[in-house]
Amino acid sequence: MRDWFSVIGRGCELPEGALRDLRDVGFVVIPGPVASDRLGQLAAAYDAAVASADPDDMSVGSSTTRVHDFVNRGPEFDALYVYQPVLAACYRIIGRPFKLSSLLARTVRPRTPAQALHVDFKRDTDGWPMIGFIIMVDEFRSDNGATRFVRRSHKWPTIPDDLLNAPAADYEGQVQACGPAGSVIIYNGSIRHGHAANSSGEPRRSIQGAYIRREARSGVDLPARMRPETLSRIGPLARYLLAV
Ligand SMILES: O=C(O)CCC(=O)C(=O)O
Repeated sequence: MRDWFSVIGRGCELPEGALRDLRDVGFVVIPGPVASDRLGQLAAAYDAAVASADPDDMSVGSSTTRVHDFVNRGPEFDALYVYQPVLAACYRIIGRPFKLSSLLARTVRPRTPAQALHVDFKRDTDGWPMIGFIIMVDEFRSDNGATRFVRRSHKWPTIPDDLLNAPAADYEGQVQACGPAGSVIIYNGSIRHGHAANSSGEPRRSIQGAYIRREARSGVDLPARMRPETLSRIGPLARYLLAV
């Protein structure tokens, strides 16, 4: 098999400043893979995929609605998980062969409170094993639930009691990742984060995924879910990232 990890490394396209922020602050917002004149099409495909999803593939929480398996929901989503700057971030931060662990839609519903600050993946002694990404289908603003991050918390040796006791409250050092529709947040899975309150009357839509070390256990068994039409359409890099 082709050494895709090296190929990804050679194609590095993450500006040095973005990599520094990702390492030091724990997240960065960059322009995404969808051209601005195609964002309307992406949003329409998102709505259609969410509306037609099997209830078994949906998780309705107190503030968000998630729809799983966006790898298999249409060609409009194929470019989202082979985006070179995000792969470059994984190459540099995970530092060893990696794979896609999940790809899902998450809508923060209108007039919902902030999500508890949490990590997606606990930091371990061997480094930071997960890179997450969030593609903004809508503009992320301070009033519509843009993701909040506690800067540098991916480096904390222990979690302060005040955060543990009130994870939904605002926390010192928290900043929101705002940006125009189409932007991508890349973040370290060990940083404390969560969506902020959506005080607007509109949903805040996003497509989110994560990469983990290749040998780690995925959040979702992606190879087991692959549909023949998806497999016939995607290229070799996508197949490598899906481990199929
Ligand atoms: O949707 C967001 O803004 C945050 C999502 C989140 O916290 C997560 O994926 O773990």
